[in-house]
Amino acid sequence: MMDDLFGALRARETLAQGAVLLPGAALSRQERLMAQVGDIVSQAPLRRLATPGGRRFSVEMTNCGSLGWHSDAAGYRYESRDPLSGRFWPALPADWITFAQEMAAQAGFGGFQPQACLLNRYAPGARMGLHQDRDETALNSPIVSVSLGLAAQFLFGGAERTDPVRKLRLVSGDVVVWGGASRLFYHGVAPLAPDHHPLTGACRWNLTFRRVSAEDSP
Ligand code: MD6
Ligand code: FE
Repeated sequence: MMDDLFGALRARETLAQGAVLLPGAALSRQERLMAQVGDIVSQAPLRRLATPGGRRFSVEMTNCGSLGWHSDAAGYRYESRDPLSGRFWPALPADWITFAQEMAAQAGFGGFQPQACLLNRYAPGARMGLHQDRDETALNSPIVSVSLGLAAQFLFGGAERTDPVRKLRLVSGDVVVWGGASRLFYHGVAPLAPDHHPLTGACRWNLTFRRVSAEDSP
């Protein structure tokens, strides 16, 4: 509650070169975003993917857009169809594209054309180990990340896995945009603490908008 009331009052913060936190930037549209998340999940159900090494992610994932992120024994990659159903992923809602473009522009990245949105759901205890987002060839495009529901400790490191990690509390409605010099910085999410949020109940959602292919494709 207090997070919601004061979220929009926290100041924009530069985390690293090319990485900016826009506190509360999605607050006014978070109810609509979650309703749309429900639509997407009804078409492409959440699943716990396996890493190439055979471990299961604790986070549940799905996608929308012309491409979706997938992982199994064959590796990390983007797929144009949901491997579970063989169907194309649900479309990126038009207002999601516009919103992601606005957020990217506010962070200094004009002309962002997202192709994929990865939807992550964290139940209590779910976490995301330190990683780089490097399955996209469009490394000149930023990633736009929207947090919804329960707050999480976001871990923001540097170019090397062993670089010091900064802990950042992300609350519902927060948007992080990063690209440029920090596009390949290591990051992760600490295990989610059990709590309740009026928007999402017992969980946290994170939406990440990505441009995958560098070519001039739509
Ligand atoms: C999360 N986010 O916030 C996980 N990756 O749940 C990410 O892994 C992430 O927020 C690339 C860019 C922004 C992100
Ligand atoms: Fe990531």
